This record gives sequence, C-alpha cells and structure tokens, in this order.
Amino acid sequence: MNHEHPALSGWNSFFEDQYRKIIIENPELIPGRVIEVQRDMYRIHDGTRELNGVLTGRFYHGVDHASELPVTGDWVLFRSGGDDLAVINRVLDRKTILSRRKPGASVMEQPIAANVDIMFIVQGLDGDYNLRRLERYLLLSTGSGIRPVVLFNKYDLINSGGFDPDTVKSVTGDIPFHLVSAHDKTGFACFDDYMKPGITAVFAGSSGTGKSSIINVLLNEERQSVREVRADDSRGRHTTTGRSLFILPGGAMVIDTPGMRELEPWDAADDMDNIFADIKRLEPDCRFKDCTHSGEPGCAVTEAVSEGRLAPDRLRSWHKLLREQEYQRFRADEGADFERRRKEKKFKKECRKIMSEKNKTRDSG
Ligand SMILES: Nc1nc2c(ncn2[C@@H]2O[C@H](COP(=O)(O)OP(=O)(O)OP(=O)(O)O)[C@@H](O)[C@H]2O)c(=O)[nH]1
Ligand SMILES: [Mg+2]
Ligand SMILES: [Zn+2]
Repeated sequence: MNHEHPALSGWNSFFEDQYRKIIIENPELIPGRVIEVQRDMYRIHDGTRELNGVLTGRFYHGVDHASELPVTGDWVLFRSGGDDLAVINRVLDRKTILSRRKPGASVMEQPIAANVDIMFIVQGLDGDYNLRRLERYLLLSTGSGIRPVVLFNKYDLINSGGFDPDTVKSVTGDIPFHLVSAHDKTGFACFDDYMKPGITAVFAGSSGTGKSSIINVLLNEERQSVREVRADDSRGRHTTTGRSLFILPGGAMVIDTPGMRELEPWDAADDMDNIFADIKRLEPDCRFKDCTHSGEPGCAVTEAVSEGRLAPDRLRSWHKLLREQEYQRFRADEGADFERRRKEKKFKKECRKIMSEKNKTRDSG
C-alpha cells in the first residue's frame, strides 16, 4: 500500500478518506494535484516533482460533462507511466468548484479551478475599478462556496483614479477589501491573514489588473515556488493564458488565472441575497410580497433609489444578474426535462422491442 502523502498543502482528511477507500482495490494509484491545465495537457505535482498528466481512454470516454475533467487545483489519482508521465485515473471529489457559464449561446458550466478556499478579486486603481464588475465577481465566488477578498491594486496610481471607500463598502458590505501595490510592494501585510498553510487561493479579475504581478511579489519573498518564476521576466507583462498553481513559501497555494472578459457566475441564484443584502433588507417593506422592484406601487426598493439611499446602478445590476441566473435555471430545467424525455423514449422503444420479440417467439412457438 502506498502511504506516501503528497507534501503539497491542501491535502486533508476529505481527500485522504477517498484515497484510502480507492487504493484498497487499486494500490498502484498515487495522489497528485493538478497545477496547470493548457488545453488537454495537465501538469501534475506529486509533492516532490512535476509530471505530465494524460487521461486514460476509459476516463476520457466516460466523461458526460466538461465539469468532470480535471481542472487546476484538482486532486487526481494516477498511475506512473514511467519517466515523468502520469496516467490520470480519476479526479477526487472536490471541496469547491469555481465555475462560470461558458461563453456562447449554450447554457453550460465552465469550471475554472477546484478546491479553492479564497478568491482574491483584483481590480486596478488606475481608473479601471468597476463596482458592477465587482458584484459579478462577488457572486461568482460566493456562488461557488469560496470566500471572497477584494484587492485594489496599483495603489501607487491612486490619485489618477479616484477612490471612494464608502461607495466601495456599499457593494462589499462585510467582505474585506485591501489596497495594495505590486509595483511598490506595499499593503502586502494583509496576506498574512489569509495565506495560511493548506489554504488555496485563486486570483481573478480583468486582464491587466496585476494578478500575476501580485503573485510574483508573493513568490519572491522566498523563492521556493513549485514552478519556476523569474523575478523580472516578461511573465508579468504578458497576458496569462493557462491556469497555474504555485506554492508560496509559507505553504499556501495560489492559482493565477487569465482575465475573463465575459463573466457570468454559474448557478449562483441562491447567493444573490448575500451579495445584495441591502436590497434584501428593503424587500419586506414592499407592498407586494412578490414585488420585482421594477415599478410596482409601494416598492420600498425603488423608493430607496429615488431617495438616494440606493444607487440606481446597483438596482440595475441586481435585475441583470437575477435575469441571467433565472434564465440559466430555466434552461437547466429544460435540459433536465430534455434528458428525461430522451431516456423515457429510449426506454419505451426498448420495451416495444422486447415485447415484439416476445410476441415473435410466442407466434413461432
Ligand atoms: N503602476 C503599477 N503597475 C502595476 C502594478 N501591478 C501590476 N502593474 C502593471 O500592470 C500590467 C499588468 O499586470 P499583470 O500582472 O500582467 O496583470 P494580470 O492581471 O496578470 O493580467 P492578465 O494575465 O492579462 O489577466 C503590467 O504592466 C504590470 O507591470 C502596480 O501595483 N502598480
Ligand atoms: Mg496574468
Ligand atoms: Zn419592491
């Protein structure tokens, strides 16, 4: 039996229990963490070294849904294919999965990263920060069961952007936010509260906000990364393409992601009230119980807008996100229906076939 545990952080009893059960039958399987995905190439770390991962044909063909394929942060079990080849046998159940809706016409889940505890949402203070986009990211993280923390980067440029903490607080509520500068390396003490050993954090935010730059600063404090990161190469200047995981000196792990242009949180309808607690609080005062806050008489929410207690943009944002989430749910139900109908049809066809065969044997017998 293989008693070697991955030296990577993030492995805990949740994964250990699954692993123990599986290796009874498959003692040759070794756990490892997916540290990078580029198209269908997987980089795996087994706690000591990096390997190139491929999926077994059986795994690949058994997949019904893209969400079942490994993503960065996943714990997988693999068998050694010699040298540095890892033949991935399965993905262990995930603690969390960060997903958005796949851009395009179809309503599909696109997983971004797995087994993440904290999401650092990065916006730039060079006039780029956008509270409506922030709401989207907040819904993305809470919808995936991941704790959000907001980082306003490029603090060295704050004068050119204008920054109003009160307006920010009206959106972030109890969610913490911090001002940092990857350029000056200021504000980084805030990470001490989050980057505990065993924690996995993902950095998300628009392209150019400085996600990779911040991660480079975190890695440079002691240079002990999983992946080789040079202090001053072009990495920070180029758009990140894949999703890579790095180990920080203290034992926490960070996942860098490329900026996402289209960001629709996946299956997050239940979390709308958390992100829009201010609107939720006003709702009981609406005259109609099922008020949609879109012009009904006696609506406490639109009243708050007209009295300047609630930003009109915020209500617009609420309507938009809610519509998206409801549409997703509607289409998902439709999909489930479709699937059920398809199965029923197939079942009836099989039944007819069996019956006609029975009749045939009876007729001939
Ligand atoms: N002035 C200033 N510039 C910064 C700071 N952080 C990052 N930059 C610059 O902003 C640009 C983009 O930084 P990146 O770290 O590549 O941004 P990113 O968020 O990783 O971008 P994508 O990988 O495209 O999603 C680079 O030119 C950085 O040098 C900062 O704190 N201050
Ligand atoms: Mg980047
Ligand atoms: Zn209302």
